[in-house]
Order: sequence, then structure tokens, then C-alpha cells
Amino acid sequence: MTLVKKEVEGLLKRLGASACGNLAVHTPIDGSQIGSVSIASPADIESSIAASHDVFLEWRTVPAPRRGELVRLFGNALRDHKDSLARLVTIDCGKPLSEGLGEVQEMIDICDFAVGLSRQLHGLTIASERPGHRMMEQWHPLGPTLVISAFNFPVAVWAWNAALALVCGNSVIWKPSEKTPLTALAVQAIFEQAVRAFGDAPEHLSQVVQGGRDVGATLVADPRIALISATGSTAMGRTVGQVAAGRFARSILELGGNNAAIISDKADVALALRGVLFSAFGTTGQRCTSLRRLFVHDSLYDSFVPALKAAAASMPIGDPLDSAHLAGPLIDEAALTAMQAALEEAKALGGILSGGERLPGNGVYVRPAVVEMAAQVGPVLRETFAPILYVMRYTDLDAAIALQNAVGAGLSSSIFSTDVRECERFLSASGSDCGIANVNIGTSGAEIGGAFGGEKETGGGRESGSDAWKAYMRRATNTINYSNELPLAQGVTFDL
Ligand code: UN1
Repeated sequence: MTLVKKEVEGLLKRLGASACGNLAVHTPIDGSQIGSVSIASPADIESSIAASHDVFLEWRTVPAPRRGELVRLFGNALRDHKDSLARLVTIDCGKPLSEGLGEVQEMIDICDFAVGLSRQLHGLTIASERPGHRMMEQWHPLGPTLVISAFNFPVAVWAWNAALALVCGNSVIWKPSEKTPLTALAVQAIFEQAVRAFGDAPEHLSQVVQGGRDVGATLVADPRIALISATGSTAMGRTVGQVAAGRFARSILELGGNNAAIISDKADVALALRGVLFSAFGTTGQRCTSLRRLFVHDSLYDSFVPALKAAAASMPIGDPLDSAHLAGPLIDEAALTAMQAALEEAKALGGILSGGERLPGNGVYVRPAVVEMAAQVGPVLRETFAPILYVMRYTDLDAAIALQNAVGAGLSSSIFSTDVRECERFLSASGSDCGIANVNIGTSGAEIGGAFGGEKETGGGRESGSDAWKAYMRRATNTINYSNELPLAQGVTFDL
């Protein structure tokens, strides 16, 4: 991995980013150190927030289409650096290179989306009940936006937030995961290239503040931060959400998922198998959208499950920079400990396990685990961020939908069926209770055009496409009287 270390150093140097400091950074590929970053001191945090506040006051007055121009330039700079940034993503978090490339593509896609949006931040005009009056709404910039991102999508999820926040007129502070801080440095350097190309963008429009939980807590508590968009565990989100609510700040929470799929007896079985494999074991089960629970119809269970186990056992796993491998390592030893604990608990509850063992070599590589469960109990009810798929048998679709909904999280879900009645039932108000409900694709791998997020313990926030931008702005309702009279609404009289 000396070569990888050299590559990381070369890339950061070319971008003009300096990676040195008191926090050592390791690649999960083999656990070796690839650099270090400096953790923000309380004084650094204070000056970042103060700068973010000042720059917001300036940026909010720049016309939105002009703000879009900066994001357009950023998207172009990402295109220029796509290959090297994708390699860095792979080195920093261990996902296969094709997914590293996909992640940078997701950043480019949201930039394109945000550029279009910069000319469409429109409110309604509303008929007034009073003569000579007009009502309308305007969407105004909200304020400094804090983005807390997780290791598994070290750059794309920040980009969803930053691209929208910037066109909406907000400044951005990014606290990346302390497990993947190098990609944040690289992205910051690429962003600064776009700022230079733009010409007159104010300084400190987007800043990176490195550190762990303490740094995050200081940022979250600061009254100058108007919006907190946090991705991570439900435990983290519960704390962030409470602090934000305590000071009436806005929050967008994108927390844990415990995503399920239903394989109907009317499924296209070959397609379903491929969809399940990618969703459950792709990215080593380390997406918040990863498939964790599978309900298979009784009539095909005995053929589908052995095929699933065989495919999982033969999945090529190893160095994610080698395109022969479909999955890379777990992020660290702690992730392996959590995986093994969940598997032990499942076995103690009667689960039949196949796979799940650690593979030899440096780095934490594991075989995907398929666990047949008679009931939805114990670890099946929780998210374990690892390639574990719990499989259960069903006969009645309504009962399967009820079980799929009977967990705390509500992020993603899917049904594999060619029967339109079953699919529509699954998508209906009494079907899946998740923010994402799919048909004949897995639970993961969403595009940026739709709003992304989930219900219940997933936090309720929406990011990315559709009208998610509204969370980054404040709405003002304006009533304008262009008459010479002063009629009151609701027929109220107040005659002096
Ligand atoms: C996440 O895991 O936090 O839908 C985000 C997906 C990706 C995003 C996942 N586009 O799987």
C-alpha cells in the first residue's frame, strides 16, 4: 500500500490540498496509514462559524442563477477530476472503484440538478379574498448550513446538501466523518478551483471542519447555524435533532435504515436474485439503503434461498481497486465486531447462518452472511452496518407488508413481483411505510432526481431531488394591498 499512500499524496498535492495534522488516516483496504489531517480546535470552529455567518450575509444577495453558475463550475471541476477523486473515495472508504466513480457521478448529477434549480426557486401567487390585494410567497436563503456526513458516502451526500444549499443562497460548513477525512480535503480543493474560476465568489463559502463527535456537537449547538443536515446513526440523529429542536434550528436527518424486500411468487426470479445481491452485499452492506431483511414467498423459498446462498458464497471480494472484486472491506474492526455479535445473537435465536466469516489478509474482508430466520426477532429488528441478510418465509402478502413495516426505521423497501395488483398494494397508503418504495429493483442505489430520506427512526428528512430544496430556504408569505382601502380578512371590521 506504499504505492497507494504515494498516490494519495500526489493527488492531494496536485489539488493544492495539504494533508497533515494530529489525526492519522488509514485506508480500510489494508489498514495502513495513508495520511493525517488536523482536528479543528475550538478557536478554529469559532472562526469557521463566524466566517460562514459573514459570507452568508453577502451570498444571499447574489442572484440565484448567478449562484447556480458557481455550482455549474464546480460540477465541471468534478468532471475534470472524476477519476482521481473516485480513486481517493475508494482508498478512503473501501468501496469498489466502479462505486467510487458512481459516487463522484452522483455529485456531478446533483450539481447539474442544482444549476437548473437556481432558476426555479419559485413560490406561488395566491388569490386574496380582499379586493385590490395580492398574495404571494417568496423563498429566501436560510443561513449557514452544517453538513455532517458519514464514511460510507464520504462525498456524494455532502454534495447533495452543498449544491442545493449554495444555489439556495446559504453558506456551508462540512464536518466529514473522521473515518474518511481525506476525500473532504480533496473536494474542498476542487471546490476552491471553481470559486477561483467564478471570479468574485466570497471566501469561506464552503468550509471543512475536521473532527469527531465533540467538534460536531459544538457546531450543532451554535445559534448561528440555521440548518443541520446530518447523516449517520439513529443515536447520533436523536442527539442532533434534540439540540436543534431546543434552539428551533432546522434539521434534515438521514439516519439508519432496516430495509426489506418482498419476493413474491409472481416475481421474475432471476432479476430478483440479482437485485437482492447488489442491494444486500454490494458496498459490503454499508449503505443506509442496503437490503437487510428479505421475505420470500413460501412457494419459491426452497429454490430461491439456496441459489441466494450459492451466489453470496461465490461473490468475488477483495481489494476494491481491482475491478474483479464486487465488494471491498468493512470500514474497520469495530464493524466486524458488530457483525459477529449480530450473527451470534441470530444463531442463539435459532437462525441458520451461511457465510459471514472473515477472510484472510490485511483489512477487514468478510463473506456475505445469509441468515434464515423463523421469525423477525433480535438483531433482525436492528440495523447492523455489515453484509448480513436475514431471510424469512411468507405466505400472505399483507402479513409480509406488516412485517416489513414492523421495525423502527423507515428508509427503503421494495417488492419483486410482476403482478400489478401486488405492486400497487405495496405502493399504496396501506403498503410500505418507507420514504423509498421500489418495484422490481432493490432498496439501494437511488438516483438524485427523487427526494431521498425516510420516515420514523430514519429521521423524516428529505435531501437531493424533487422539492427537497425547500428545506434549505425560508418561506415568506407576502400580502400586498394596491388599493386605497384597508379591508380586513375574514370580514372583520375595525372602523375608527
Ligand atoms: C447512504 O447510504 O447514506 O441510494 C446514501 C443509495 C445511494 C445513496 C446512499 N444513492 O444507495
